[in-house]
Amino acid sequence: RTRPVHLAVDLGASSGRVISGGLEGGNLHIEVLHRFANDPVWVHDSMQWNPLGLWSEIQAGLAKAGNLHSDIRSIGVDTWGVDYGLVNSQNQLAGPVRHYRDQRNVGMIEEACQTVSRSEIFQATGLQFMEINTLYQLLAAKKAADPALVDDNDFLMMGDLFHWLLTGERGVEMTNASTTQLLDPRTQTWHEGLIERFGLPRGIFGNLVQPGTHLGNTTEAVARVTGLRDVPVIVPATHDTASAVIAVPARSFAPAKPDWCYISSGTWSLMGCELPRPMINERCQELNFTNEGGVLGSTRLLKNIGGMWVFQQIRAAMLKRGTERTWDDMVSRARAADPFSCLIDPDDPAFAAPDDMVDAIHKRAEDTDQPIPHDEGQLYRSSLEGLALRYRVCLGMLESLVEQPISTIHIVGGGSVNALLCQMTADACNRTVVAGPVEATAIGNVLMQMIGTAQISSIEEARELVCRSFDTKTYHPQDSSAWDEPAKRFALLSKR
Ligand code: LFR
Repeated sequence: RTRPVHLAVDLGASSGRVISGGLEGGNLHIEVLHRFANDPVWVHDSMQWNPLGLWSEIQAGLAKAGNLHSDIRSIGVDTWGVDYGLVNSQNQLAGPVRHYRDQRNVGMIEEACQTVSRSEIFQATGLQFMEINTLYQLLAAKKAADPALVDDNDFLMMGDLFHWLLTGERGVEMTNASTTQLLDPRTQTWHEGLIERFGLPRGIFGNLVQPGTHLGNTTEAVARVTGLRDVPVIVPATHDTASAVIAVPARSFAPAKPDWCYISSGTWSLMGCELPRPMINERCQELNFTNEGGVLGSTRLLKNIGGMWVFQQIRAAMLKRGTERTWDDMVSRARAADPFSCLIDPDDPAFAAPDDMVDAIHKRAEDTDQPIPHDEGQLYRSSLEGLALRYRVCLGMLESLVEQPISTIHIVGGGSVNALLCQMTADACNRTVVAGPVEATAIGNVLMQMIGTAQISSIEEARELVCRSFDTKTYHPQDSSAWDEPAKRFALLSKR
């Protein structure tokens, strides 16, 4: 194939993929070329990434792309936020790469706040407090005297780490760096004061690069393995959520008065507005919203919600019991179950990383005096309803923050194809839901590469391209009042 394409490597919690994207007849066309597992690996009692295994899969995918396409314009990698690796002066990984669900972070927010107060940290970074944030991971590493945490090494986030493997160049991409809780969102530079007060080695924090930057070209070593010689790496928004937000089919970019919000729906649900600048005030801190860096100077004001995680983990727990279900099967069982029986808060800490999600739900139901969902369909239904109820709460918070009514909810990512959840969201929130595109992250990754190579000139133009190239489905609220009573019960469950 001779048409020009860009390659997006997207490393998600359910899988990693190498995807090609480019224009075909004026529309954006994307295609998954290679798919591989991206499961955490346990080494004794630590939960880790498998960077070298992923690296060989990425190269296998690039080689496939090279066999199919003769005009590959650029490559870019995105993945989830907060995780990092350290690279040494020998041009090697300096140590293992931890997964954010690793237990070492537990309790680290409280410890950090003994050094710098909660409100000072928020004022400095505008970030929500989550134990998984890089700041707490680094403090846990420091506490454990991690030998890799020294000035001579370089800190890279996971997208950066694969860009370094591809090009030999080290640069920390801004949207992902904004999830560390060590970045000043006003200037989009490292927060020197915080780094110093926490006693972190300043030398590890190197150059920040903006999405769209040409970082370097594939090395000779990469060319030998993949056949891709001297292909530019154009840094996308390496934070998957930032990439997904680029691909929201909205008609505006970072409006001062937003009338739409997004839910980037995958293992997590990230719900928020795209704003022209950070919103750092007491109300925002109190509601624990975050100001993550968006592309071209925008801010992603959002909240992390426990997402499809509970639903996915019920499936894993059922598998352990010998029952394997497809996603469609799970959704039909949920559809058939009774509504509003046992309510589940997806952000309940009890569901963050339990050994067995079904046991955890049963226990929580008992502790909160609710009917225990013994029926399988009930479990699925409860987890989806809980998510829609949480969206309703967050929508209220968002509207109070932006002081604007929000009329449309855009759902992008994996959850956008779950028709039951989309309708529940429209009903629970009493708003119009526009669902799709499902591949928003990969599309956003490709779009940023197209901006970086001057094929598209703005986010508005990128979004127009999304609107014409990908189908969306609209859900109107049908039975909104049925959600009022469960919402009251839910409010008593979740104190956040
Ligand atoms: C989504 C995501 C979220 C981030 C979480 C952990 O995949 O990137 O935005 O808060 O994963 O990194």
